[in-house]
Amino acid sequence: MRTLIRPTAFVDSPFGHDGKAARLAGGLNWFVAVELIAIEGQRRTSTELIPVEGIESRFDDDLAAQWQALTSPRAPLQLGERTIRLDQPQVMGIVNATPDSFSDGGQFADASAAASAGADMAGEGAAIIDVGGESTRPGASVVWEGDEIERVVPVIRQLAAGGAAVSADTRKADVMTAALEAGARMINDVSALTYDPRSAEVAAAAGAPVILMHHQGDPQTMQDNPRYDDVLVEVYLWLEERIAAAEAAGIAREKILVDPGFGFGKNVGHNLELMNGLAMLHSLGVPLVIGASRKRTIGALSAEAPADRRLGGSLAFALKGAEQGAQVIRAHDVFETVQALKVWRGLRDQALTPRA
Ligand code: 9MG
Repeated sequence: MRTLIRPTAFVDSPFGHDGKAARLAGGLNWFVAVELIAIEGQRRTSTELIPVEGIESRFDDDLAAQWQALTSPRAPLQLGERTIRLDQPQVMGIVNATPDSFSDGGQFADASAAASAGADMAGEGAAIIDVGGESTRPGASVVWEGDEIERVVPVIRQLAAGGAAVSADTRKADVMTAALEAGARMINDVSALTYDPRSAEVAAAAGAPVILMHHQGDPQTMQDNPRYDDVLVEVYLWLEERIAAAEAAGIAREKILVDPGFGFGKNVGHNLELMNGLAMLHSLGVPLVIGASRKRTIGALSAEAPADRRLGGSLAFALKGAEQGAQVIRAHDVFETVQALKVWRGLRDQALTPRA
């Protein structure tokens, strides 16, 4: 039996609530209550809503460690020369250097067009540019690593030469190595280092930050009939295990980020439940990345709007992610996402400024 902590009851301002409000992961959000979720194995056995005030009286060693992780600040990310603050949400721009990307229709198939789109995203305020050469949309087939390297390396090289902080979206060790040599400073692995047995070793040796993303199944079959007894609890425990495995492989905890993997072996209900409970994942003690931009759930909630008409839904998810303290938001529409987050940030700053 174990207990997990899901922060809830977010408040505008902590002023006047001494001892009653706690700060989420050193960021801009404060909360006054939590759900204590008791679990046996992966099953939830009870849920209790309690105030933050006096929560210490409930601590055992595990809960105290989770609380510390939940409320302590996240260190900035160092990607080459770039320092990326994680006390506020940052945008990661998506560059799909694939001929069949589901969201951009392959408009970036040409390397210099892809690099210039990435440079535009950096100019629009993306802190990181994520370059991928293998589509991970549901039903997509595996790309041979030689082809993947050929697609991503020239794009990464150009972007890195222009000073962008580049992340390599890949599951394959050889692609990671080539991408890092070309100037990528971060790895985004949707398989959480489970796909390629050599990937953890490559990531550990490079000392580059790694995103470990939750998934169920593989891209070919993952949407066939995803099943969970309790998606939030299962994703939490799975990511906790992947963090431990990465550390055991020699990757420093400070280099690890996690992502709940919206749409990766999850139906609409699973995605919505995960998004609503997202803040619980901060108890893992590492920065949280989310990617919901243009995903199928948005279409499902909006009369099957096609991928290029999902901007409104993508922004709604980005803002929900910011409310839940996500530190990195992966997005196609960088200008609009950065603008939405700037307004959100303005609102938070106002609420967090003491009255004169
Ligand atoms: C590559 N890719 C596609 N969707 C993604 C998501 O939701 N998160 C991350 N980290 N990568 C993704």
